[in-house]
Amino acid sequence: MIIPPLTGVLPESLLSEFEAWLQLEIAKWDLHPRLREIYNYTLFSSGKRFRPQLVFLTGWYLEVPFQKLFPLAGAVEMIHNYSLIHDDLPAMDNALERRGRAAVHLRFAEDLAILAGDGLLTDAFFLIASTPALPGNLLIAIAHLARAAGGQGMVAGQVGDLYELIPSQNPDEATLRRVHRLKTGALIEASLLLPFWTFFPHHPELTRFQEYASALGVSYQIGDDLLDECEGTGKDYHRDKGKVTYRTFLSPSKLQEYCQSEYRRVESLLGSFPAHVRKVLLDLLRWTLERHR
Ligand code: GRG
Repeated sequence: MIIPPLTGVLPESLLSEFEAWLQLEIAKWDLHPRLREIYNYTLFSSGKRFRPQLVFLTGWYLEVPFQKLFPLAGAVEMIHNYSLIHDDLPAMDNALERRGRAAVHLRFAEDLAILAGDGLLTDAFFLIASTPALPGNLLIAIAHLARAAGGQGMVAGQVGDLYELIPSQNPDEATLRRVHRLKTGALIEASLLLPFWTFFPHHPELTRFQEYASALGVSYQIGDDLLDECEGTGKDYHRDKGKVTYRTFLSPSKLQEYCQSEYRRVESLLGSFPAHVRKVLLDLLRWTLERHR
């Protein structure tokens, strides 16, 4: 389903067209049958397709036909799914459920969950290589995506989450922000920026979009921390108990204040954008912060 802030922007049929395309692409690959089963289990479940929708949103802004964006959108969704499978492993979050169903290591096996994650990450780059774009631009886009996903991005954030965001390390708010910006924010930022890097790497609004993307990444994590306090979200309720989150530092009213000031900051950042674009970007930011309600 198209998320509410993007309903007037992205066509209703877009996600089903994208999913049908991704399914066909993957069907062409000579995957091991055990991996194919896991790819289908994880990629075609009830995920929101948040990151693909960010790719499409920027594509809408840049007026790139959606079809041309499918490999980019597929790549970020595959990297996201790999990260969830690995995050759920006993050595990491030891989660039982994901999206209301058994986590991959429980439904299949732990070794296969590790290997399926490895496969999804690598195959994401196989997929993105098929994007119809200038090879030089695509190379730039691939380098940016690799940096966002790897040891300078999401993987670094996960290491920080495991070894820094624990009560015994007594992390401060700056550490929390840095770790979350890497763990959750880096892939969200990359999803929004991929169409720029791939099709318009010298676009004059790239820097401003980058600042917006960074704010959106942080707000998505804040929204996720708040969701954790609610039941019926499909993930293990209160899994974050005992972990350091934004709620560790800020009371609900302080967090509310923080979100409002962040919203105002982004509102002025986007001042020079056309009104209809500014509205969509601000609606999206608000949705990420308020989706727990
Ligand atoms: C294992 C290298 C590695 C990284 C894991 C993303 C991540 C890093 C861990 C997930 C932990 C988590 C719950 C983070 C909060 C934000 C987040 C990524 C939520 C899940 O993403 P959604 O809401 O999920 O897009 P769906 O199921 O809709 O795809």
